[in-house]
Amino acid sequence: MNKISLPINSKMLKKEFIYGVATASFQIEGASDKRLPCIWDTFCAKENTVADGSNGDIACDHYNRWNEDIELIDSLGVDAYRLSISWPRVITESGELNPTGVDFYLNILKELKKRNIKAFVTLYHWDLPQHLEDNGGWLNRETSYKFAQYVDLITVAFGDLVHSYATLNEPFCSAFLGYEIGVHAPGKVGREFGKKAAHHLLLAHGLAMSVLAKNSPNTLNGIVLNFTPAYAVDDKSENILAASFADDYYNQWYIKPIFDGKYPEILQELPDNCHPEIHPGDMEVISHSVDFLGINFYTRSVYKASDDDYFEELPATGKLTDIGWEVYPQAFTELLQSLNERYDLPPIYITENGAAINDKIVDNDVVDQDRIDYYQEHLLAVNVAIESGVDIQGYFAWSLMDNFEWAEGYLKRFGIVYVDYESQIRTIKNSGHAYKTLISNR
Ligand code: IFM
Repeated sequence: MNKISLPINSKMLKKEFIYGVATASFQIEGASDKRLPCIWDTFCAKENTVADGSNGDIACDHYNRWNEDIELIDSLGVDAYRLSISWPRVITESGELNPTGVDFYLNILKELKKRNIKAFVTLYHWDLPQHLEDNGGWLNRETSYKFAQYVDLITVAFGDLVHSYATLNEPFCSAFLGYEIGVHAPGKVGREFGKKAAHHLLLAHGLAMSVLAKNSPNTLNGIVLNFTPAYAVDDKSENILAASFADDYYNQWYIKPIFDGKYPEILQELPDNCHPEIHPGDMEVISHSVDFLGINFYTRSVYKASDDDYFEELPATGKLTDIGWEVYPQAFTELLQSLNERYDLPPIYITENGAAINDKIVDNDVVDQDRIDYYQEHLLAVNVAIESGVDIQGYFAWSLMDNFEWAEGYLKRFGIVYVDYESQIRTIKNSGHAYKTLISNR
């Protein structure tokens, strides 16, 4: 079956349900000489940080090929395109707009508008300007205010070309992967850093929400969070407790401050030096109302109790994608239902979902049946959540095309379009055709 189908009466087959594809600036644009350096340029230049030793200098060369890429997006028949803005491309070191960078995005946004494709703009997808990292990066509270200033300038420049703004993409990844275990830029390691960075990221989000409310009250403004639901290996109470701690540490840490105005209670159990520096009023800023919540989902994790830590994560088992993540769509439904029960949520958009597959291109075809199956199962999982009463209004495939997969370099392919990095030729994979058919059959 190289089709993706949904039950005939599914809300996801109504025209109002938005289908899109997603990308991020550093992963596709290239042309690093046309912008300020960012933390990922520096990280890639260090040894043993990226699996294939690559970097984002060329990536998908989208900086020069954006026009044909938008034509490609349009050819898929999607309603929306989720892209991110490279902060170091649009803001100079002295904090002013860089007209060359702004024009690059203005041209894209105008072309999307012309084609009636809604622009879902993410303002931060991990490419922090290096000069800000040199000043402490997300460990420095000042970075949150710099972010709000950038958001202020760029949203005025974009005028009414945008449909939706997300402040941050996956602050968990920026904070934990970047500042706690160091597998992402800027590569800092230390348990004492993660929650401090997370707090400044969330503060940046809250400050930016006020700016958006002032400059762009007619767009859908919110944040994109990733969730890897935590399951206990069995029913033993110590393992259930371990999984619940992991869930608070990795998942709830980023959503609870936004909707409940506080961090999970495990905060009290963390050593003092790991506590974020919370100033009076911060939690009110962070819990500014949002118009939507973006949810990124790929997989789940399984935990058991540990003798010398709060929890132990077990290796993934079962069916795995090429990046080693378990295929477990049931966790997607359960996640959406549990978030809906726990929090008073605005409408949800699935802002990322997809699979890394070891694709091969043969005679101009990419037969990526495993990816089609992944989309099929996960779209059905979303449908079940909707049927049980969760308000989900859109779905974005990650990703439009193969791109720079962070610490994995170009070795892992997530696209529904294949990219030959030598020739930069794009070829729609079978999953891309299936996605297009699903959308056009509505
Ligand atoms: O490629 C990333 C994306 O940048 C953020 N969410 C997860 C994707 C797959 O790892």
